[in-house]
Amino acid sequence: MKDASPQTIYLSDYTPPAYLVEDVHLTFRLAPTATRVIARINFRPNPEAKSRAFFLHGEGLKLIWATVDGQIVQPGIDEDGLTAEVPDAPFTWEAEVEIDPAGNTRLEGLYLSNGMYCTQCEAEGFRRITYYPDRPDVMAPFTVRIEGEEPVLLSNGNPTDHGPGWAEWTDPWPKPSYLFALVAGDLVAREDSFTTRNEREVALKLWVRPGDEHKTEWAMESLKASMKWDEEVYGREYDLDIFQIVAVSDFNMGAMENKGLNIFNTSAVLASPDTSTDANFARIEGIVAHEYFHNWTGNRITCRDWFQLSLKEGLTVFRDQSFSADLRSAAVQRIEDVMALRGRQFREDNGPLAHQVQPDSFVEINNFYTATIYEKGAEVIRMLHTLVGPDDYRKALDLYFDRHDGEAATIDDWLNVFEDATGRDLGQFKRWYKQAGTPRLSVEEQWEDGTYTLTFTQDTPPTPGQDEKAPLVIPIVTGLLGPNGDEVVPSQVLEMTEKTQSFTFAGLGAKPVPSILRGFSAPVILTREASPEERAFLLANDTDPFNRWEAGRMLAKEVLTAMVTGKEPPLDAYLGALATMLRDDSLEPAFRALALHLPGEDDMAQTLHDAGITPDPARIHDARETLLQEVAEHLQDSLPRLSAEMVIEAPFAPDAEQAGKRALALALLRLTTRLDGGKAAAKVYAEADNMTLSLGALGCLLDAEAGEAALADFEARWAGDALVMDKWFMMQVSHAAPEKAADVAARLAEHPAFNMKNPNRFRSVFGALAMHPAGFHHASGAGYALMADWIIRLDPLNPQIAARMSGAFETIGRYDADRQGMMREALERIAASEGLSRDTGEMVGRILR
Ligand code: 0A1
Ligand code: ZN
Repeated sequence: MKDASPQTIYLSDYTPPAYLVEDVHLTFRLAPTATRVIARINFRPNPEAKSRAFFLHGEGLKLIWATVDGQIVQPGIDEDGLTAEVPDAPFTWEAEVEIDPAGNTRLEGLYLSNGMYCTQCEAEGFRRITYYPDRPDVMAPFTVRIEGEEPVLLSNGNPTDHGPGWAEWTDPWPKPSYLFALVAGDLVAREDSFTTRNEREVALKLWVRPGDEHKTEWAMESLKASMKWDEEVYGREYDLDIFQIVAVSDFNMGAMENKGLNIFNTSAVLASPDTSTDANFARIEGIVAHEYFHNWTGNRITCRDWFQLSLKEGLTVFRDQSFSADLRSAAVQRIEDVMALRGRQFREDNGPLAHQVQPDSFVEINNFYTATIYEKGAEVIRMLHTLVGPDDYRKALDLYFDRHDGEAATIDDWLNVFEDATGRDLGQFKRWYKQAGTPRLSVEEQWEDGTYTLTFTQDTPPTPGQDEKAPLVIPIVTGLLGPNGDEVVPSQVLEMTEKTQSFTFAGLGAKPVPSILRGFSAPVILTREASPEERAFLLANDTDPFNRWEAGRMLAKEVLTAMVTGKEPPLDAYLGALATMLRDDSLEPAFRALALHLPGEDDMAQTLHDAGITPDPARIHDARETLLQEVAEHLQDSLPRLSAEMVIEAPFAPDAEQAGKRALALALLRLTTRLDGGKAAAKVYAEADNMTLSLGALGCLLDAEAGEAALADFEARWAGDALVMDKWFMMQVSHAAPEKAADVAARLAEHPAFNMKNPNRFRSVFGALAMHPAGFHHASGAGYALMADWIIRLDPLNPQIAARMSGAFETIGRYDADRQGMMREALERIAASEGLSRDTGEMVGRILR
């Protein structure tokens, strides 16, 4: 049985393809349960190949017939694909297969979503459409003919011909099969256009279901901004006559960069003020940019194999983060990116699922679309940018595009480009790709005769399969502040390469206060003993906004740690600093909102675990509640005035400035709710004319256990809007009291509008439970048991999402023996379930190992 003994794929086993593809012609005869796909593919032997064995991937296909150069052949077929006798010379392969889009609940390959045909081919979905060398180093131009009764028939590239019931598309740019896309359905488009810097006119179309047209403006504006930014910042111009985006309700991930025809989860593209929060707007802007930027970093230059995934994903995340930083507040963007990195990637890197940015092996590639590949991959590129500087970075990128355009490249190619463009040796830097785990960076200071010395030590803890770690190159951006708060030594990059290394600063008049790792210049955990007064000083004076925020964050963590462990918390220093910061009008509201945001419960659990303390999720929850109450009481007198200052008179706009004000208004409302039991929140809910305030106020009411009426009102109002109903499901779980969270999730899963086949809906209940630490880890074990039940139910339908959800258990190593026992039991139950997928099997196996 295939899934019982899944095969491991190794980077070291890479061999070039035996045959290359000249061109591909596909004909689709669409029918819900019996679509026919006829392929005509011209192959030629690859001169670089080591073997002439002809193998085509194929899964779940019914072969009707196949020919080689027009002669019928009978290929040898197994569950992975087929083999056939072919000439040692160019030849034409033709085949017809039948597939069942309606029965495709995995949402990989061709499937139906709300009656609309769509595809998802990354990473290995194309092999569920036709027999093909489904690997990214086989690139070819595609011509696609679609026959179907749907009014809109789309594929990659430019439209070349159409008639009643059919359309033909041609994509001249050679591409790997994972970038193939097809869409057919009853759709309407928002149309626009973009003129490139070389005056080429590109038609832009954003396709949605009728009724969603009013939610398309924001994504279209974001697309045009992305196209412009990529020309200005990276010198990259779009390369087809048309660029299309389609919104799809059932989609496993956020979106997909198919050449010329991006397919988006509705949640990542549709937005309107009354249905979308400011966070939704910002996320959509970032994802639209991300997918568009892939046109060059991913599509024109793709990956040789899936071990190079971060080559496109790390770089494209770095690009979308830079774009958002340019369009919005760079400081706020950086803080949010680091919060996400710590919340997801550090968590992954410190548990059983830790892996390298360039892994050596995998069982199921879908399990490697991770925070490490994406977000740590982006941090690695950010470090390169810091080390070589912006001018050399641009030089290296120009060389990258020149040298590798049209190729399937590797991470080594990428580093070679930087070496050649800058003359730097990146041998040691490469360890960032090959060494898993989050480095710990400790620092000691010395002060003598006007000379200040910082001595750093780096240490990366062992990760699964990697016990020994070598020192990394760490760019530590550092500045020094004088006692009066002036910057006496401006920011500079300290380039650490040794395990222990000192940096000295001479000629100082007084002992400075160091501001280390400014802008979070490396993805490390910095530990530095400092007094609460010094942290408060940095929160008040640091010129680096990230470190300013970080100082407050560290202080908050120290307060919470002391509260959890029964020590005296440095409460006065924290509350005093917070109050001063909050009243500082020179700070943008978004920044103040972030500074007011206490470290999350999961973050605290990891912090305690790192400090050698076994975290108790219930105590962390209680400590956080207590501290929030303290903050509310301390700020009591300022809350009304500050809240009044955050009221926006202008009409709603989803821009960063208004969003920042709403974020601060809601942070203040959450504190106010602790003092008035929800009176102010009820008023905000009743008067809100946008989803940010509605949902924020609803959350306050739920926390105050005064949310029943608002919940019913919300449901009645939004029952017809799936994306808003996702929020309704999610809010109830994430705001449930810890002892009730599992029950609430179980009850919601019985709701008539719950649909486990829709990934957004499944995540809105079970993803929310996984992200509610005190609920998921409740001592009863109910959270673990429920999660296991539903992973087992989902796995046969959608293994990719089931596997992803099992990551909820990746923190098993942090907890006490009782919890570990219950988590293990849940995992073993999943592992033992009949016919478990390769996807979930790999994840659970790695966690249990
Ligand atoms: N490449 C896309 C994300 C993506 C990855 C895998 C998928 O299915 C397994 C789907 C989408 C991106 O980075 O946006
Ligand atoms: Zn991507």
